[in-house]
Amino acid sequence: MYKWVVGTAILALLAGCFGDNSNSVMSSEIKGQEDAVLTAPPNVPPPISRKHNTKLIVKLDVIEKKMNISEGVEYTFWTFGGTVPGSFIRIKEGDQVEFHLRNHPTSKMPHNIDLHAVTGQGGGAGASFTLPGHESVFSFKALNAGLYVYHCATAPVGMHIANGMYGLILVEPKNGLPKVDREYYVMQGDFYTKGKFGIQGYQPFDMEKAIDEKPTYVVFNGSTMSLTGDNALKAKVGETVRLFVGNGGPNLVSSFHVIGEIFDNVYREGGSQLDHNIQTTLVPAGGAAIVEYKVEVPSNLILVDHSIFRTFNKGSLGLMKVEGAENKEVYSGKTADNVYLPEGGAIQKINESEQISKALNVEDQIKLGKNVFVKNCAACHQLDGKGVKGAFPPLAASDWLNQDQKRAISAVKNGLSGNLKVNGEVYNGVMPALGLSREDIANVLTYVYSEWGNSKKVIKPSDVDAVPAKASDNGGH
Ligand code: HEC
Ligand SMILES: [Cu+2]
Repeated sequence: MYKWVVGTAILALLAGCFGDNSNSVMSSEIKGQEDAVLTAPPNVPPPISRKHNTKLIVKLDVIEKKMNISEGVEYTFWTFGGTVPGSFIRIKEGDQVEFHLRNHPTSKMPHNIDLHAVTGQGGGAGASFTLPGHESVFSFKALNAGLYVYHCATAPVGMHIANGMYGLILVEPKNGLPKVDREYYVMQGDFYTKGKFGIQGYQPFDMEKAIDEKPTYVVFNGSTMSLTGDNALKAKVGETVRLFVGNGGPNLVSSFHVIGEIFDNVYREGGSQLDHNIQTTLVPAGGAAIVEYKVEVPSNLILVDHSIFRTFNKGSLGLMKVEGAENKEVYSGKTADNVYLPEGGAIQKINESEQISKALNVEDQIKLGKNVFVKNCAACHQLDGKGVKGAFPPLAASDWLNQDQKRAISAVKNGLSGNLKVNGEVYNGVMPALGLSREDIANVLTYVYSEWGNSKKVIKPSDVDAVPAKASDNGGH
């Protein structure tokens, strides 16, 4: 009797220690066989509904191909499944995976795969070394739940990874992950091209920059455009979102952050530790994280690597458009716009009629507009209006600005994102809506038009009213 009690206690202890990721080879019985569903980023295969483990067949094709890394910039990527990052693979803890790596006949290089989800020599690298026009097969058991990186490990390893040979494999825990409304796949990578950021045309790989760890591009999902414009991720107010975030490197560590949200849950480094209320999570090179948040208010969330020059000068910027009803309690938008006069020691509120009467003649409009510019625009477009090459377009002698006043008004009123050509240079950034009043918008544009060789157009508040407000851009109100 005594023995039996002690024995049970020890068993219970063991279960307590290992219960979570019961790393037990014996517990799972393999039933049947099926083909794994693979998806291209930013999509994720549906959650696994089956309760049992199975023999899962994964077929992944290596394809070397040219694609755009940025608008007008072409690069030869080496891919798993034709995309960067490679196809998302979703399996279940305990599954027996039969992996087929097929190197397309058009490839010039041999490739292989090292899956961090594999327990075994090289994560499968040796077993999967594959010449062009060949297929390698090996099999492994998914012992540990978690989100794992896979990558090519053929020499020169750094070069294969730098060319985009990485992706994510999710090993769902035995009981699955909690249900959410949306799941997306976002993976960062650093790229090294001969030409500087944004230099047009075909750009070859630059080994020296890669060794020096000085990337030309740092991007999500293989291009500066993969998550902007029409490619922006989507969500609706009230939904919960889960991002499977990976970092292929080859060199940089990512400080992953979503501007305008707080991560309710983070599975640190893709493992079993669940943390809450995280602002920025580290995603190591060759590592991952699962982040979850509920979206409460409409906005344009901005996904960044918070090593922030990478975002505004190298491309690590993605958008998630959240649509739905406002909740002024959670976020009010701008509720007051006061003039702050330190000398007088008083905060003076400009009432609208006063401002309108002040702004009646052009000289006054320009004076007030300059003030608005210094406070609201100069940080990005610079005091001299010349902008910052590759990041913020010039307002000085800008053809885009001078050709069409309506779209200029719309840019300031509603914000602006997506591809834009200014004086022959392509920009693909995000200008937030700044929540300025109709008078401020009229004045600031009148000031901008009066300066730096611009067209001297005068904009009135009524012109601002005539340009529709876009409901979907919620940078501010
Ligand atoms: C946070 C940085 C930021 C701020 C602040 C900002 N802009 Fe912009 N602006 C940008 C970016 C980035 C673009 C390019 C957007 C794109 O590529 O889609 C842009 C584009 C523009 C354009 C069209 C392109 C051009 O150069 O003619 C105009 C006009 C403009 N901004 C005016 C303004 C004015 C006026 C203000 C202040 C009221 C302002 N911006 C504040 C970042 C900013
Ligand atoms: Cu390779």
